[in-house]
Amino acid sequence: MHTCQSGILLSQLPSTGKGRIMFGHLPIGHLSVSLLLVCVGSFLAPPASAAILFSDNFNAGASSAWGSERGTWRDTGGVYDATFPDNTPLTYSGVTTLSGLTDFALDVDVIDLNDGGIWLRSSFNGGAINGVLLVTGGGSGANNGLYWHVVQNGSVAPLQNNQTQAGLQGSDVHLLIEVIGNVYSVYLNGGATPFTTLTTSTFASGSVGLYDFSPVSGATSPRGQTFDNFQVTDLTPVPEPSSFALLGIGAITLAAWRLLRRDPKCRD
Ligand SMILES: [Ca+2]
Ligand SMILES: [Ca+2]
Repeated sequence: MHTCQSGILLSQLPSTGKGRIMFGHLPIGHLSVSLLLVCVGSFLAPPASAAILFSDNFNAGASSAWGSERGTWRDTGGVYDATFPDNTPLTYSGVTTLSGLTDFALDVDVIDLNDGGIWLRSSFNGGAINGVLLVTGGGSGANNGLYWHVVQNGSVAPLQNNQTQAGLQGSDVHLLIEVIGNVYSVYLNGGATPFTTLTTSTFASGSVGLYDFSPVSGATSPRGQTFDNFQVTDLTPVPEPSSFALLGIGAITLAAWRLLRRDPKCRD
């Protein structure tokens, strides 16, 4: 008769009072935890879901999801802007069907860049806006750059990280904005590296929207900057398919079986 125990025993260590898993006569706590971390790490690492959450090209009018909370926004000519642009108080049109966004990408075209921007992790909050504001141009149409404001309850903190490029005013640009964790990054015209970034933990989640403080007169021209081809993509990390989880469990089982085989008491 041998003394090999085929089950798992949880014994208490008097010195520490902490539980310790025994497999046969071998403590496998450290090994199994290491294996578990390796396996869990292998199938919990992102990829992101990359699902498109919202998209609007304004060609058939603006989506009814736009809130037009302040500024009386319009969708004339297949592009979108505010009929009453302003910065005191700030104009805002948010995507009302999106809330609680955490990690995401936002694509948008800015036509005739002048003075406006993009709201990120934002909420209109009854007019006391919260959110990160990426300003496109700015300086009442004099700044050739992109920069950031943190806005809390309608109070605008000083601008940060103004990055300039000659000729930006009046040009048509594509912006890819990525919001991941505490880092906000904007890529200009397909650039491989961020044009400017902001790091802040002020807002963990929110919606997205548009801001306009560029000139307007008449229905069509001049309108200052307008917006087009607005799209939001989910970047929330998701677990890989369950097959990877099963692979991890299989690896743990195999390691445990090998430990048992090494224990001489477990051999007949
Ligand atoms: Ca369009
Ligand atoms: Ca405008």
